[in-house]
Amino acid sequence: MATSAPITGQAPDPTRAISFPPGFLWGTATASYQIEGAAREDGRTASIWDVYSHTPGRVLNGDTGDVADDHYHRWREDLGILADLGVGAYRFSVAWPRVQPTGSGPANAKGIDFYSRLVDGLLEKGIQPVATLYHWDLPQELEDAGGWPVRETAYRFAEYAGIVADALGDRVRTWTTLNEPWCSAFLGYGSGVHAPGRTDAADSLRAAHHLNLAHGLAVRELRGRLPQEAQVSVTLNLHQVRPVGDSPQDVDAARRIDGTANRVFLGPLLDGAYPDDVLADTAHLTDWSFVKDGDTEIIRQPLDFLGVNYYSPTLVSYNKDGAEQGSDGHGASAHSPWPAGDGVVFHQAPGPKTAMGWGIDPTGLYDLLVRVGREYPDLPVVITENGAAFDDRIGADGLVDDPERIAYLRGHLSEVHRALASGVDVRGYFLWSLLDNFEWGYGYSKRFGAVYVDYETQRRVPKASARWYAQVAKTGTLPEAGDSPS
Ligand code: GCO
Repeated sequence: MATSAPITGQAPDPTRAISFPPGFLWGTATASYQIEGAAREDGRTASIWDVYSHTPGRVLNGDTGDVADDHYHRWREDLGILADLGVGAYRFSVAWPRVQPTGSGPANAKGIDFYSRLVDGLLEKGIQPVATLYHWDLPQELEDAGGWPVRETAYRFAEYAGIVADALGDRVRTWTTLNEPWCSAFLGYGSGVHAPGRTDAADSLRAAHHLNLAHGLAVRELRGRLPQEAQVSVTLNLHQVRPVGDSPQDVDAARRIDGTANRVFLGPLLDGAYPDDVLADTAHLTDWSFVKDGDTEIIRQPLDFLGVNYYSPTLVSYNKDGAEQGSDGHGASAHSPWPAGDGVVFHQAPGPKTAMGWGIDPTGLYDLLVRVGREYPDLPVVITENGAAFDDRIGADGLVDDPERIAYLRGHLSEVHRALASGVDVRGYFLWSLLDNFEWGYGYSKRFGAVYVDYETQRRVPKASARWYAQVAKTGTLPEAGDSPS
C-alpha cells in the first residue's frame, strides 16, 4: 500500500477544493458473489449464498447471484471501466467455492485461471489488485459440516488461503483475509438475515471466534508463502456507536453494542484478548470454552493495515420494557444479531437517508477513524468500503444523474481529509461499489454502484458520480461543492 504521511492542519472548509496527500490510494470495491454470476460454471460449487438465495422468502423478489453482473464473462469490459476511472487499486474477492470446490481438496484450475487473468489484466492497466479471501461465500459443504460455529472451518480456511496465495501471490501484493466477520457471524448465525440464515446467539459467538481464528491461521499461511513486501490486513465494518441520550442506561447500551460489534474482533485481532466486558455481557449464552489455549496468540498476527468499512453511524438508547428493536440497518428479523442487546433500541441518524434507510452522517466516519488512530496509532488504516445506495434511473438523455451520491461521497471524503489533518494515518479509500450489484437480502433492488447496471441487458452506464470520482482519483483533489467534472 502506498505510504502517505499524515498531514496536519486545520479542518478543511467543506465548500472548498480539498487536496489529499500524494500517494493516497484511490480505489473501488466489489465482491465475488455480488457481481460474478457463473454460479455453476467451470467447476464452481454452491456457496451458502447460493443455497440461501435459492431458498424461497430469503431474498427480496427471489433474486439470486446466479447471473448478477455476469462479471465472470464481462471482466475485460469492467477492467476498461476501472481504467477509465483512473483508480490506482481494485478491491475484489475470491470465491472460495470457485477455487477450492466443496471447501477442501485440490485447487480447481479453471477457478484459479479466472482470478489469474483478472490480476494480469489489472496489472496491465497499472491497477493494484487488492484481494479479499472471504467475502461470505463459504462452500456449502463446509456449512453442512457445521459452518463457522465449528472449529474445523477455520482450518479449512487456512488451507484455502494457502491455495490462493500460491496461485496469485507472485502478483498480488495486498491481501485481506476476511470482509466484515461481524456480518458473517451475527447476521449469518444470529438474526439469520444473511446466509446461512441460522438464528442461534451462542452459535453466532462461536462463529465470531472461529472467524477470528481463521484470520490468524490464514495470516500465518500468507506470511509463509508471500514475498516479504506483501501487505496483509483484515476488513471490519466497525460501528460508530453513539448513545442517543446521556443516561447511564443509554451509555451502557452503547458500550454493550460497541463490545459485540467492534471489540469482539478488535480485542483478539489487535490486542490479543477478548474484552472482559464482552465475556461478561454474553455469559448468559456461553462460557466461551470454545476458545482454546493458544487461540488468541494465533489470532493476533501483525498486520500491515486495518480495513474499515463505514456507511452510517449506529445510534442506540435503552428501553427497560425491551421495546422492539428500531432499525439497526441490518435487516428485519424475529431474531437479534446482538447477543448483548437486551433493551437496546436502535435509531437512524436524523435527516436525509440513503435508499437503504441509513442515516447520512459523515462525522461518524471521522469519529471512527480518530478512534482507531487513537487506539492503534501504529496501524495504518484503509477505508475499504464507503458509499451509498440511491434510487438511480437512466434519464431520457441516457445518462444517470446521481447528485445525492456525489454529495455523500464528497461529505465522507471531506471527513477522511479531516481525519488525516488530525493525524490519523489513512492510506486509501475504496468506493463501494464499482458496479450496481446483488445487495444480499435486498437482491438487486439497491444500487450502490458508481456504474449503473441494466440487469436485462448487462449494459454498464457510468453514473455522474463515476465521472466525479474519476476526477478525484486522477487529481487527488475533491472539486469544490457544485463543481461538475468535465
Ligand atoms: C458490506 C459488504 C458489502 C455490501 C455493502 C452495502 O459492507 O455489507 O461488504 O458487500 O454490499 O456494504 O451494504
